[in-house]
Amino acid sequence: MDTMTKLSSQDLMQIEDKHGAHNYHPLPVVLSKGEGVYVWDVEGKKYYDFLSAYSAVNQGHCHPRIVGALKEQADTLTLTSRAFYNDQLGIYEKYLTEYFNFDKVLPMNTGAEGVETAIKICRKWGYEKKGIPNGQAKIIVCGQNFHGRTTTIISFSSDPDARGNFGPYTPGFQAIPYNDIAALRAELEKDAANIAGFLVEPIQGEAGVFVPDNNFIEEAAALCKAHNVLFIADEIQTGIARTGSLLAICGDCTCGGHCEQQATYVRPDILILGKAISGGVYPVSAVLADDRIMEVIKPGQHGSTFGGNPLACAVATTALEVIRDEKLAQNARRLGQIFRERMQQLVDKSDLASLVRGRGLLNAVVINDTPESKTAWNICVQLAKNGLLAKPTHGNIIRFAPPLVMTEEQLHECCDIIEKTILNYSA
Ligand code: IF1
Repeated sequence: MDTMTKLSSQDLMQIEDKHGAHNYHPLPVVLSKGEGVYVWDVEGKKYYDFLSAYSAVNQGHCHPRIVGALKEQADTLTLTSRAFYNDQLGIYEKYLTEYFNFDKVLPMNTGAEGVETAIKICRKWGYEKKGIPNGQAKIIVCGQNFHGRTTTIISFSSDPDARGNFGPYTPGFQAIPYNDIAALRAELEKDAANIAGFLVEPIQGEAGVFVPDNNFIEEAAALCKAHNVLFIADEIQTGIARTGSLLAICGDCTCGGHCEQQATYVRPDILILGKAISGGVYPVSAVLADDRIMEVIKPGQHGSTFGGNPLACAVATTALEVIRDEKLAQNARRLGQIFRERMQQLVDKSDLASLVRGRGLLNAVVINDTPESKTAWNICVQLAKNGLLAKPTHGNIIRFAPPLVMTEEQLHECCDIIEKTILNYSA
């Protein structure tokens, strides 16, 4: 290939199409640069990013402090495996556990690995601490969940695409409808002795940014406690300031970590983090729990070549410092309110937009058409032409999740683009 000829977006999409597995259907945009709330395509067109790599880039693209930490650590030591100690891991573990107020962390890489890790810890706790008979442990999950792509995780998915023809499936999971406290209570009362945990997203992202009733999470946590069942929060997408507080389960607290209110927030028994814990610079995930739970894992029983590597530790520490120093939870909360107000005005005057919902800067606009229609997709293509990138989910829902470093002025410009695009849209 002539390396002097610059490849166009069209060329690059064709190369991917030919050589890459077709497990995605991306918007036809090829990005080559990112900075803060902006990304640029190969032709130099600039866009506002309203996906933030599915909420991994909360701190903004290529944040100089995070990239600086990456570069410095990359020049020094990248990977030792856990066969030896490294000088970054302990410091990171101390920082992270103090930041989130847990005794211990088990470091992994991807979100799915974090969820797998939580499931393994939960089952083992069920047998060794709760006394569940061998092989009988059950974990309650929610309908329309999204927790990742491994064989065990898709075993309890209700999405036919995520699940179909990947069996046989891992047993031991029982689904209840999301946001249905009565269903959770019934399930717990039916078989509490064999139930080890309840795994839940505090806001369901993939399901279309579905925010549960105010008391669902609190009541679910209380029910779990009453039945000696571990309450497991998957905050991979909702965590790290995205929803206007450090974690979605922190509710009204905007401290961004380290405040007195932490004692009163709904504290999960197991907390799973991923995505923005690294600012989208490197795959980092983490499972947090107190000693009474984490102590069931002994040497040789779980691990990962890359989990807890020095590069990940340096990056994640800095990414979390940025969240706190730049007050990103507070910013997400403030801008989120403005965004939903602006979108509500749009819903009021457009037949095409029927609903806006969300919390902080994790929001969705429901498009007034069937999930099978191409309307939301076509609107996203038009939004891209107008300089804003967003992606539909479940056919007729558009998720809007910009980096949290956005300014109010930029947000208004973005709302203008969305408004103009939807008001001018014709099929
Ligand atoms: C893809 C969605 C977002 C997650 C929660 C665990 C994971 C995820 C709550 C697994 C990952 C991603 C993965 C991405 C699409 C995406 C997604 F649309 F599917 F729901 F973000 F909105 N728990 N979510 O949201 O983390 O292993 O990917 O690091 O393409 O599959 P991972």
